[in-house]
Amino acid sequence: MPRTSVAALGILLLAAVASPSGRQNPPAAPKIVHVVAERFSFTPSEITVEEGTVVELRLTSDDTAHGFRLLGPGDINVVIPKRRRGDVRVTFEAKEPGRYTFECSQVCGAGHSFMRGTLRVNAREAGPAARNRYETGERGGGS
Ligand SMILES: [Cu+2]
Repeated sequence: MPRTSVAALGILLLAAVASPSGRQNPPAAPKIVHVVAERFSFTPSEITVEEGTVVELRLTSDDTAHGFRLLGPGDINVVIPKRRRGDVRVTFEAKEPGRYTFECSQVCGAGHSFMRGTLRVNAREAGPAARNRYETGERGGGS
């Protein structure tokens, strides 16, 4: 049965950023990225998004159970069920530009330790709203 892990960091902040005067971005629909795991790779192994994108990963396996651990945003670590057992979905906001490694976190065979990929978060031109977001971001106002 599919498990959903939602690293909701910053979802509230997103709503705050979407409203100010300049641009009217509708509340962001997540960018859906399908990733297939099989011994011993992820396809795609490179995922590129723009800073601030809410990403929904839909992870499936073409063979045995694998893991998906993202070192960086969201502290994500999930088990991808084996072939034909559905997907696992993970949602996070790509808040900080940078390159992050993801890797298999379930020992799946001889090539397990090579089973990794890269999430690239490209910086967006910083406007006042973006700067503001970083200043208020980590503290998270009490709601
Ligand atoms: Cu593995």
